[in-house]
Amino acid sequence: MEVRPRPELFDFHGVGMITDFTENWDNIQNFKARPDDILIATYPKAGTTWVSYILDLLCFAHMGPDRQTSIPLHDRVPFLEICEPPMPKGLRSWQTNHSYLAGTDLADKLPTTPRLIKTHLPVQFVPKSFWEQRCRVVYVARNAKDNAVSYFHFERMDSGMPEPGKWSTFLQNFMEGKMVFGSWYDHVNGWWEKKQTYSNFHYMFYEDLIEDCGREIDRLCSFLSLSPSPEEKERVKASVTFDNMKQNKMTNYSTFDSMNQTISPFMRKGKVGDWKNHFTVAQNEQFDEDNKQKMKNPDLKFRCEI
Ligand code: PPS
Repeated sequence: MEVRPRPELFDFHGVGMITDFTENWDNIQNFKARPDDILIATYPKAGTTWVSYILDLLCFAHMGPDRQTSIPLHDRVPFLEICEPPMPKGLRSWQTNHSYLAGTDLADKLPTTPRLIKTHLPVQFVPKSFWEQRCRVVYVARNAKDNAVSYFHFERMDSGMPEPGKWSTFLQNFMEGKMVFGSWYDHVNGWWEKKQTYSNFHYMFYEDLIEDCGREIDRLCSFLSLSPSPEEKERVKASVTFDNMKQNKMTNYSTFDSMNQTISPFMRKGKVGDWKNHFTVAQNEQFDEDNKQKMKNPDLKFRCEI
């Protein structure tokens, strides 16, 4: 059996991409958002799954336990731009009779209201219907150092992503923005700018979630005008701990074929500051210097430790 080859990164309108995220481009751009859709936007590895699960529970826990125990989170919260074959382990679509599975189709078929939709697109690529329909947007950002470390381990374990190479090579590429979905700096800044002109927007931070998940759930509820009872809120908080999500087959991506969790688990560490176990002193100095040049907006601040 032939193993699926790793995809190559290429430049797509100035942003690093792989074909899994560009193959369905016209349908992505023409996607028809609905006014009550909630778009969960992030740079990869910033806490997408965590916030998706929180929102799914806040919106749909009342539908009963079946939904929570039988439908993987990635089917409940479709990934808008993905277009890949549902394939047996290691096979490409051209080796099977399966048709492509597109996030836009999954979203179109979602039976729920509101629809929760995940995207990693930089803000300039978001289908215009989301803005026209005034959809609610939740953006999650994570400090660049931990984000880079998490992305490195993810590329090691997910054969659907480009080969990350050695940590030092990966880190250099990260600083230069040669990554799938482009530069972290452009992503977090681009979405931050959008927040200044688009009011239906909640910009949140991974580090805040780690510091006080209950407070962040309250903020999300207030943004979405949800009023769960204190008991419901406690139940959500307990379900979304790192340990519970790591054990939960519906949230730990164990149902995803392209990921080899023996190389690195999807739910890996879930910490602020793991970068200290990866960056050398020299890498850290170079990274800080580069960061200073690229992060000029004093209002957008990240915490690399808490
Ligand atoms: S993806 O592939 O882009 O959708 O990944 P994403 O979900 O954005 O990010 C994965 C990282 O988020 C961590 N994570 C959590 N941390 C703490 N608590 C909870 N509940 C939680 N859920 C997910 C996950 O462990 C990845 O971070 P690292 O640093 O690699 O552990």
